[in-house]
Amino acid sequence: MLELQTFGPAFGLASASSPCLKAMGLLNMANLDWKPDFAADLEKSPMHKFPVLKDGDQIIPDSSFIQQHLEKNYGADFGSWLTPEQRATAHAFNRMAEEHIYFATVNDRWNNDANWEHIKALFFSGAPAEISDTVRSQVVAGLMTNGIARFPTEMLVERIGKDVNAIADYLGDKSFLFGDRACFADIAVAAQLAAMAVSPEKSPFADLINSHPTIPAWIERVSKNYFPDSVDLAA
Ligand SMILES: N[C@@H](CCC(=O)N[C@@H](CS)C(=O)NCC(=O)O)C(=O)O
Repeated sequence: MLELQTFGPAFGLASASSPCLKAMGLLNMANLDWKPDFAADLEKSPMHKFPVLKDGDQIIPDSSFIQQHLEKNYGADFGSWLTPEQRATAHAFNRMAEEHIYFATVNDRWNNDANWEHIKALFFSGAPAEISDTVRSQVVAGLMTNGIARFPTEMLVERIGKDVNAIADYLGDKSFLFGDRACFADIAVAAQLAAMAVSPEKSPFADLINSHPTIPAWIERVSKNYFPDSVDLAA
């Protein structure tokens, strides 16, 4: 059976990590049998990141390469019905979520003192403070290099608000981004926004989503159809 090396459930989601949640959604959208592996060693993974898909003796890192693997090897259809213009738009939304909104969410979790207490309890329970503090400094240094951590919160909220508005404008009153059928971009973007929405402490980023008229219902629609229930997976 396919095995997904992944971070475990957190904050009511099946994974603390939005790329892992996306990979779970893709496996479910493809109707494949799979099981999570919460005990795999991150340091042994090819890119030192999760998710990683184990398919027999093949090891596939990165959610977009997992998507490609499922398309090529299992005939998974994540959007063959999209027009070239829609496909390009889906790709752009996917990248916006993963390369912009994602880092704002990581910043809101690791670089916000109130949320950090929850992250520390989740990932470093029982570990000495030097370890958690060192890892936190490394993550924040990466976010500074990325540039996202250099914005004052109000400016970052304004930037991310524009992304969320663009998603809401495109979604309109449709069930999914491109109509009645969900595609890979619904999975990728909803996973990202779900992660942002479940901020452990009150956050202006979570508020951006929860105050939006259509976005929460769309995240819930994608979640109910494709994301695993965290309780089942944790059992
Ligand atoms: N582009 C990758 C991103 C994967 C990623 O950033 N995973 C994070 C968790 S959200 C990770 O494993 N971080 C551990 C680390 O960097 O040490 C994907 O889509 O799979």
